[in-house]
Amino acid sequence: MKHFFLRSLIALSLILVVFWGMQSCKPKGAQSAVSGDAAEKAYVAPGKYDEFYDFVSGGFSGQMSVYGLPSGRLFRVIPVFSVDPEKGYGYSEETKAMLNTSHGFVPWDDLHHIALSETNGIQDGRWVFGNGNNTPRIARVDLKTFRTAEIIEIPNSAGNHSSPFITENSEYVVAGTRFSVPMDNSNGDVPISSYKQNFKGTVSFIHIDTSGRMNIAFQILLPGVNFDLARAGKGKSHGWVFFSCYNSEKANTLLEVNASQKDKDFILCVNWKKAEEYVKAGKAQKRSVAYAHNIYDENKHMATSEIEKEVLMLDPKDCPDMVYLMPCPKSPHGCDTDPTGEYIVGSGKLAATIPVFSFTKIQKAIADKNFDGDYDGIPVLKYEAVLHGEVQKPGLGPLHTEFDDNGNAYTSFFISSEIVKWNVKDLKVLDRVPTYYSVGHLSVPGGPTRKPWGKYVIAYNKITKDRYLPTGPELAQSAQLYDISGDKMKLILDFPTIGEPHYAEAIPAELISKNSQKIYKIEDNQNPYAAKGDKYARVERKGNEVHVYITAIRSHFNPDNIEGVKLGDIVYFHVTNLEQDWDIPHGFAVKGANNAELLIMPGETQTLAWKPERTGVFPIYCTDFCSALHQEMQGYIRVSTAGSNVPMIWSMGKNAAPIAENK
Ligand code: RUQ
Ligand code: CUA
Repeated sequence: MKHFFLRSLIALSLILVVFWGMQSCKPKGAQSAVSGDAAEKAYVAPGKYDEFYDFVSGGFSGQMSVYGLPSGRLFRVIPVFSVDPEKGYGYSEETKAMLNTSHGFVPWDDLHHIALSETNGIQDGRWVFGNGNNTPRIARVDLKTFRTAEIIEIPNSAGNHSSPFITENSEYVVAGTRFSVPMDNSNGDVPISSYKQNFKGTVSFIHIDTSGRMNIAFQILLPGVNFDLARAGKGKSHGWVFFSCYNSEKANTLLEVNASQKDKDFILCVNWKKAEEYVKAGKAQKRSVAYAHNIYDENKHMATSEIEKEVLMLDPKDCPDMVYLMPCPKSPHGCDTDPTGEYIVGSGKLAATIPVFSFTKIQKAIADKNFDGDYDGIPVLKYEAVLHGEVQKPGLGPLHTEFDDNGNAYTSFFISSEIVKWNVKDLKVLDRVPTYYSVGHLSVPGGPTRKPWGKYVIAYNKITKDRYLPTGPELAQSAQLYDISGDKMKLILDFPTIGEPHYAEAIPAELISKNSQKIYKIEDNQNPYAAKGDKYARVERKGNEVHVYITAIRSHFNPDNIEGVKLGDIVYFHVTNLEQDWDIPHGFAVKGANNAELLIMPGETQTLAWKPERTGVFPIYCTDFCSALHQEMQGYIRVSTAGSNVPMIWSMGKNAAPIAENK
């Protein structure tokens, strides 16, 4: 025991020395690393469009941001898992249900990975998916509207990190649990020290139908390890998904040391076509669970949340030939498949080589039963039998790999702060460039697909240090754009990002821009609280609820004078934007509301709930500068004492009159 501790401590201090040592040794020549024609290459003239959209995860901001490449200009922050007062997301009555979970309303999450939908292994521009790490969820954003259209919670999971990676025809997005936990239908109230008996891992396959609608098709019950990242096979390996995992030691404390004991952990290979057959053959067990499924209805302009009650669980014990483990050195992180689908690149966070596996060899090893025993009953393939080769001396601490359209791979190295380019077939290192500093993910447009578009690689860095003007203790995290069109990678641009960028995916602009929606048609508005014209503007009392059906058009609200609200009432402002013009949202805010604003798109209805806490007259106004007379787009609402007999009256353009006179 003593020995174990001593050894662990030595190992830990060694790791830390290497780690911090490398981190603080910053690459030299940060200025001279920029190529002479950089400005020209990243320059997009005013009025000109960028060539690519870049969807960047926001990490602990819970959102997704959209940039243009090569300019690095920020176009939009799409609210996904976090409330966003700028857009009223999670504040308006219509959007609150999007953030519902089996734990109730969860207004934040940690979004790490991006997956653009694909057809035939090629990006198609329909949807982009993102994962919520903390309270396991997957979101689908509709790229016609750049709005979160659906969020599904993942049961039997905790720390939804190896997610949402997509199969080549968008059949599934996958989700692997980072934290193994007691299963939802078991008694979870167990000693943490009973980890090895009671804690399990799962991977989930979330089916996507042609309309984009998600549902959890099945889960696979797995040993209690930590699933980290994943990639679907493509081409010849279509039908398989590869998940990296660490902590095959099954440690439940001081993982830093205890989960770094073994020389190799695993990459899990899942044959999902086989899994589908087992589900069809009735081999899956129904497990009762509870998870939220939230859908935003574009016509109703409203989200609904349902709690689903059941999931299908496949146990590898009943399903031979469905899952295999492949040894992978030194705490694997990234696990990436090349455009041909033949090569699977593993990355050990503490490794000094990059192992590359061959799909053909994996198939042969399976056929020959070339196993190295099993792990909890799952056959372990022999390392040498499935290895295509190792990239020698690439750098220190490989994390993630992307591919270009010329058979090259680009791997990020966190510890040695660099991107290394190497040839996938002969595994020769071709080029290396420093990153500023400590790159995590990297991305080539189309890099994870069968058809990379190439041109650039973007580094998403964890540490910014001296790259920008100081802004107090926290600095914006940073992305760096490199031109990869020649033999040598060339740094051409730095741009700051929002939250912490983890993964990102870029896609040619025209695949999305041509379908971009400009307005919501007012005649299609099915929100039950819509007022689709001035004649529907009104105020209705229902007990202590006051419903204000309000219209907005340049540059007034109707009604804009309201009286008769009493303390104890809840006022619902249902605001319909009557505009039918692109880029003319109206905003709506009321003084003192414990809420956010609304930002209402043309043709849309959104509702703000307000519980007045004091008597008086409260201004309401439009928050988005919509016309020359935007400042005139304002009004008042009067709140009286609970017992008052001020009549309920409203008006616009003349002084308030009793209800009878308004009719
Ligand atoms: S991770 S820096 Cu959360 Cu994708 Cu690798
Ligand atoms: Cu409407 Cu400003």
